[in-house]
Amino acid sequence: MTKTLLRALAGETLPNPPIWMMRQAGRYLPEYRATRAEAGDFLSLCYNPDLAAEVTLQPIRRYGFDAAILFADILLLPQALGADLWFVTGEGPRLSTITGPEGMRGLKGKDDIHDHLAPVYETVRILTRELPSETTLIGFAGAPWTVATYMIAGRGTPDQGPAHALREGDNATFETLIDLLTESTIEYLSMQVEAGAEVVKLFDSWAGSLKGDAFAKYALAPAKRIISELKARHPGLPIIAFPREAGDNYIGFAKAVGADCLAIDNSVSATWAAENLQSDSCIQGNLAPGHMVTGGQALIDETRRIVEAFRGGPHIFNLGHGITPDADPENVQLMIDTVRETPKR
Ligand code: 1CP
Repeated sequence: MTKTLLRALAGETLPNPPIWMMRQAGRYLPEYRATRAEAGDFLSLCYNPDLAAEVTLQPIRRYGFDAAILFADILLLPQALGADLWFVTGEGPRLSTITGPEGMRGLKGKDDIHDHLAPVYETVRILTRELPSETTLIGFAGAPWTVATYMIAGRGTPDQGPAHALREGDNATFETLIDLLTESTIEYLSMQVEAGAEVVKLFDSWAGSLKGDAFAKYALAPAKRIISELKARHPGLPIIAFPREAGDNYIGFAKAVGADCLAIDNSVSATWAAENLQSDSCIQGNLAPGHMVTGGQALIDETRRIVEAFRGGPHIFNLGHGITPDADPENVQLMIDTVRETPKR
């Protein structure tokens, strides 16, 4: 096995960590903006396999990242299930809402999503042919709780209030939705793997707002179910879990759900994470995305500190969350150069 990302995911401690970046294909890159303009809008780009493969490849060509992440969005699955979805320029996604049992009635079943998602699988197939042989292809989906927060509220929310309200006020409807998302995510990711994804990542961007038992029930349990079923169907498939802002709930998470890698945000310290998390799995993440905007010595220092902290175990260098549109592409190069040149002990 020569691909460095797969080696790190298999638990190997490498002299230098492989690198990729959340949202590495995105608006901070002029070539992305040009291809998006050619597609017309964001969703048309997601559903155009040639152009979606093109934007996936752009950061690989520019920077030689060790992994490519399929260009798509976590909200394509709700759309495949029958939710309305559109993007308001400058604001973000809008969807139909779910406020009670009637909101579930129009939705399709877990096996009825593939016609709608066929262009995504085609993007994966194109990428398996076009990626350099050393680059690992990552497929992904949103975790059920995070996807549910958008389906319930009909948009992104700062505190996931509407989703918590449904969880508490009409738990039967909420759990029906979580189950449907859990089962359809298994089918969706399984098809990505059959099309050629070598690794899958589960994004639970809003896991941090689930506390206590709710975290165990709606972040941990669905991830465990998805991962164990995927591993049963695809033995040896490496899986990255990202229960963002889980804090102390990061401890033991990878082991409990069966993930090979735990992605962490930038609210925890790298030394704490190395001590408390790295013995369970490979670690990925932690650099604050803001450094990609501000750059300079602070970017170099932070990058070195993270590489040093995780040097004793399996590590994939990444940001703690997605790179933002105002980032400077030069700072990405500076980060990569710093990771590759950090003196080895
Ligand atoms: O204007 C544009 O071009 C759209 C910006 C954009 C992009 C580049 C959106 C809208 N989605 C994406 C691509 C995307 N989304 C990827 C592609 C691969 C890559 O990383 O390069 C991935 C993995 C995602 C995942 C995603 N979408 C998440 C989970 C990760 C995270 O950032 O927390 C979430 C929460 C979304 C929803 C979403 N899609 C887009 C936006 C602006 C949002 C956030 C909405 C909000 O809460 O306000």
